[in-house]
Amino acid sequence: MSTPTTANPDLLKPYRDTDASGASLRQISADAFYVVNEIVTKRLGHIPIFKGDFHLLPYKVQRFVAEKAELCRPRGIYICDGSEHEAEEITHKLVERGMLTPLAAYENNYLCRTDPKDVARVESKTWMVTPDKYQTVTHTPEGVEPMMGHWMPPTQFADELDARFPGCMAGRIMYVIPFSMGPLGGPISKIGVQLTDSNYVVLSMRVMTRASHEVLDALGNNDFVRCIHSVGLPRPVRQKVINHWPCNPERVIIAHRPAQREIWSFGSGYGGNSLLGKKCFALRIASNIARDEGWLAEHMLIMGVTRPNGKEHFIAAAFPSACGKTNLAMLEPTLPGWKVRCVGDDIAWMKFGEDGRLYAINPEAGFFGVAPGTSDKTNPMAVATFQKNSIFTNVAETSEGRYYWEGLEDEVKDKNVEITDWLGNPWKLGDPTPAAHPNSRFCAPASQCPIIHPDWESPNGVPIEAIIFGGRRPEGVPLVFETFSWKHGIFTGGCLKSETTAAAEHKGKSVMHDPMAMRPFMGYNFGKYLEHWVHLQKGNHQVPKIYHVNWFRKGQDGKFLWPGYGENIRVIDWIIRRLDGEENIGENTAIGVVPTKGSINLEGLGVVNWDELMSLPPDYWKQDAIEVRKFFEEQVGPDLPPEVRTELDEQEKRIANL
Ligand code: OXD
Ligand code: MN
Repeated sequence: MSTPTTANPDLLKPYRDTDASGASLRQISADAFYVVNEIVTKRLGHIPIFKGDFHLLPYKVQRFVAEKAELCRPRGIYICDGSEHEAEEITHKLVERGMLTPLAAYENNYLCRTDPKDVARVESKTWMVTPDKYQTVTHTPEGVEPMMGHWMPPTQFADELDARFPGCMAGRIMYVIPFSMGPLGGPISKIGVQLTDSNYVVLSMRVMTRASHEVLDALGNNDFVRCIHSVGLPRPVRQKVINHWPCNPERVIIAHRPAQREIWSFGSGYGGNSLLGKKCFALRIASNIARDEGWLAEHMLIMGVTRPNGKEHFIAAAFPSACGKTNLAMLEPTLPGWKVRCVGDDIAWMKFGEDGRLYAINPEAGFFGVAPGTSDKTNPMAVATFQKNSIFTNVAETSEGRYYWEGLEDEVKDKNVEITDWLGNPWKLGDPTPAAHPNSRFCAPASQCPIIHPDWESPNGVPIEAIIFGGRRPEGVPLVFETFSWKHGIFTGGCLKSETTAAAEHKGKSVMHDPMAMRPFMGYNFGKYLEHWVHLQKGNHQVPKIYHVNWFRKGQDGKFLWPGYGENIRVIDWIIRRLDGEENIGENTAIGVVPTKGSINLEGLGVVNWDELMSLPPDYWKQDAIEVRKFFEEQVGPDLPPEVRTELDEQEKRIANL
């Protein structure tokens, strides 16, 4: 494997935390420390430290920073301490430069417009780098592209890095962000250090993670996930920088080395491409760590639901991107006496405790939610959360200094207010083009959510009783069903599908497989991932019950059959009553247990076409069974665990009898 080119290639040898026998080098001798210091000092050369004391960094962090500074050649290094003062300093700089615009109607809210070519996650340029292809992807037949995971061989990866990273931060500052995913020092939490030349990323990582100086104290000599990010536009730039948003869309690469716990991201400043704690670390790298250590890192919200009798239940729910996880996590129940409190809206790290229960933490500290569609009607708690200290990216702006996006039409009081769209053009209510980009986002501190759960930062997590899978399924799929068992639930999650959304680069609306809502975030071979799930049912583990929901079924008139949002509490009520063992509220069907007629409380809802909402059209399901078999045969093939294959066979037989 070649290494990135430098004057002294020896200095770029990958830094290893283990010796040849694999033993950890946590303790280093005084001699070794001297050598480390020598190397570090040489690597830093003349690059000045603009902020922070480099020599107070843990020695592993020093080596990491020095090695990458030598490679990327920034004009200086800025070690972030996570303080308010630091955020203010960076914010002022960005306002002065024109990258951030204050939204004057709020306290400390800012608008950012990106280069319109850098607006979403780029799945086609996101890679896992493993020596063996099948560590990353499943064995698919000749000519069939694996849809979960993108593999890149290490040799190609080295060439791709060589072609991008040397000198990539020239003329820019390299920020060093120490951060913790999960409450600092918690038993499930993990530490990372992100290097970036984007100050927008610094501000966003402060919101989305626990980025602080204390992280370094907690790290000591332990390992951390290495995150290297560059917007990929060294100075002097040779192309026009649009909206003060440097990026290099043609050369984007987001690559993960799971064994090394390392992430390299180049060319994009947007969301999951650049806030490396989120999808890259908390899902792709963490799912590898989770597999090694026997836990789960999943694309799931976590909610606490309290019933009128005062009893609280914790639920985790996996939906593909932009399918309403944030709305469900902050649901405002329409049924009297119910209360929902949010633990997390996007990612769950879950580990079985000694008592056999599955405990979940939210590794993030903020919400990076899809803005369009979010309003006082659909998610008042999210709206309350982002009234201050938030960054809005690619939304529209009113002349009154307010944010604006599709879904806020009714909330604009002065219908003649001037609006500037996400591209900076004048826009009026009723114009045919969208005011905000469909993947525009708010980035807000979770602590500001009025219904954040008091235990949301509990280091040990909250005990999960049910897992819900769901997607946008306009046809055929009932509002809710319970799976027959842990294994049947895994099979059901494995064939999760949803209509595509704007969260990634996909165009048009088609129903796509998104197994376990993890298709874009799968960190290793999907068959092995399913096997890992299957094997968690052992010993004293009390595995949660698994459900499937579909808020998005449409009737023959093309309208949604279910009102959704706060009314979804009615479905959660049924789920909790099932957990409680209430009798006569479920009936077996080919795909799982559906509610018996009348067992979901529909009081006060007006007309709901129950039969259409709950029906299992035989033709639809027979077609679906053929498609699902093709999916498992082609996409998982020999990697499919026998337990899941049995579920596939059994479900097919049941559907044949419909
Ligand atoms: C997200 C996504 O940003 O899933 O959460 O795309
Ligand atoms: Mn997500």
